Amino acid sequence: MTTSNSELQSWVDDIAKLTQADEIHWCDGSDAEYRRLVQQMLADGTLSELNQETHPNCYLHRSDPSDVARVEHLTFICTENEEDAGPNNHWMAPAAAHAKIDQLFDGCMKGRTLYVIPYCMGPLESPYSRCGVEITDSPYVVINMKIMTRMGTAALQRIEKDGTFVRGLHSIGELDPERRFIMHFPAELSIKSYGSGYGGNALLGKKCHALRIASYQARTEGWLAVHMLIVGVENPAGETHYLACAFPSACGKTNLAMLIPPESHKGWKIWTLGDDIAWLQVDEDGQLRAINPEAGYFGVVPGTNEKTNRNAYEMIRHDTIYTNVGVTADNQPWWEGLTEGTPVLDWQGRPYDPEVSPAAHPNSRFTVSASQNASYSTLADAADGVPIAALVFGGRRREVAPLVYQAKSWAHGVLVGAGVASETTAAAAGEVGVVRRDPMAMQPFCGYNFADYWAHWLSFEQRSDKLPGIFHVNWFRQNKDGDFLWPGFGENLRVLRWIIDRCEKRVDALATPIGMLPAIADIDTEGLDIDPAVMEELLSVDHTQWSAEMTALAEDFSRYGDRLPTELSHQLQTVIEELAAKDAA
Ligand code: GTP
Ligand code: SPV
Ligand code: MN
Repeated sequence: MTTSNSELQSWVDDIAKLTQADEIHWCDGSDAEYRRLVQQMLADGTLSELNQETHPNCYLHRSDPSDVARVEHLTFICTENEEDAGPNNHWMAPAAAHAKIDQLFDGCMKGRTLYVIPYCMGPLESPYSRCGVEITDSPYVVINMKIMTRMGTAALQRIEKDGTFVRGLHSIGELDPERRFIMHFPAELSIKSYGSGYGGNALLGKKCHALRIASYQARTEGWLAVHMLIVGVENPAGETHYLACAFPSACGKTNLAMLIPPESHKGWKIWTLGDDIAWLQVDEDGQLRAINPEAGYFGVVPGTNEKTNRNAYEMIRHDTIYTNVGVTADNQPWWEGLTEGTPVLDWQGRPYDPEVSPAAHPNSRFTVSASQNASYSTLADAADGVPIAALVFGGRRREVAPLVYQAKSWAHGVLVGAGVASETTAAAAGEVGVVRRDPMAMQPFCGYNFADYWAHWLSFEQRSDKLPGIFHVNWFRQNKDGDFLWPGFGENLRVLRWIIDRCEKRVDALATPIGMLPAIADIDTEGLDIDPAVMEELLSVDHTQWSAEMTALAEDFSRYGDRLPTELSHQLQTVIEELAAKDAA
């Protein structure tokens, strides 16, 4: 196959020459192609078959044990000026970065097939969508991209029509952590990734394109790329509100996006539009709209069960790729949090020994088409996306952050987002459970200087007077024994209801220095076994802790120097002063 886009054709030719690939395969995105690649990977051991009676068309991939998560210390933003990448990113000059990584690509596909994957992020007909082409030597990447994006012939046709596309070059290389880099060239709209076959490092449409490169592109084009799920909440009267929520990696986006309303909430329905990434645009009426650029879910497996997330539990029983889970004696996938079955092999294929390792890696993942989710909204395919009623930020915080609060204004909401901090998780290599700043849940994913990203967010106030309310939630408050105070999961609907009531001006709130909090009586706890004292704790604002939190934020902001928008320092100063005034009173 070839293409009428001569730029694409000559790029593929150049890469084939550089990498010395044996063969070139242009992906058409068909089911037959998917099946053929699965057969090939079953034959060479890249995949193994799971129990086809209990889990039809489900396969297991065991990644290299050194290659199980994103690697932020090896991820670079390559801009001419270091300042443009900002203190939030690792930086390398473009020429040096190209030289360093091209040397690794030199001859790396000898004996391998080079796959060309044209893909479209977002509905094929949407003006908000953007296309890319990933070149890879990994058939595992091809089948994942088939599920995660609109991939193949139709995407290639759109590229030929648009004329533009993001270039992503990927090779698994030797899977050597010493020869591993994920490099981004925002000004060139290109990505080069070498030495990892895992998730966000290798499926370049996802974090590399749809967040890092797209955030940069969005700034020049006047839109926003955000690490947000998109969910529709339908009340018993049949009205649906759409919310977009940003939580850091492994902090509950997939779960919230497909929440099952609890027993007490008859008549409520949840519709899933997206579980990880949203692209936000202001339409001609000033309404903020969102599309999900993805077509599938690359979700955290551990913890998924009938009680926590029945939709996910059911959708991953067929046509699913599992990465790094354990297996039972009869070859069913097994992970921590599953209430039935017993593992015999762990994620590395070794006899299961809880003293040595959990059965499933904590960052083990499922790859599944979004359409398999029972709560899938067909509006995920709508060219103009959905109107957004509220934006919600959140983090995993043992203490400090209350269950929910609302920002006082758009500009204050940008501060609330910029102030997100969260305990680290297994989604990235490194220590787990330490609080780190993760502004807008984008710390690992913003393709340029955060100060400029916040300025871009603030600029939306000039574009529309109909912007949605901004909120902050925390499902993860704990008591002294380390138990979660809030039941979470399906019960989170109770908090979403308060958020929607606020947007509809149906409920008052209490003004505090950090924002507007619900009165305890305004969070419906009917049918929930929760002590009023616990609710009080969940909705409390400890001024000493908050003063310390704001000091930490001010310190973080100081890293951005003059580039920090004055409006943001002003918002922070106001919170600090109000906290001090309350303490003095
Ligand atoms: P990424 O795919 O890495 O971006 O993660 P995510 O934000 O989609 O996180 P996900 O929904 O997969 O949840 C990650 C972990 O948090 C899982 O182990 C869940 O069981 C747990 N979790 C999700 N929601 C809640 C909640 O409301 N309360 C508690 N306590 N845990 C939750
Ligand atoms: C995340 O880490 O936020 C993920 C998984 O969604 S990955 O695709 O690896 O980035
Ligand atoms: Mn994510």
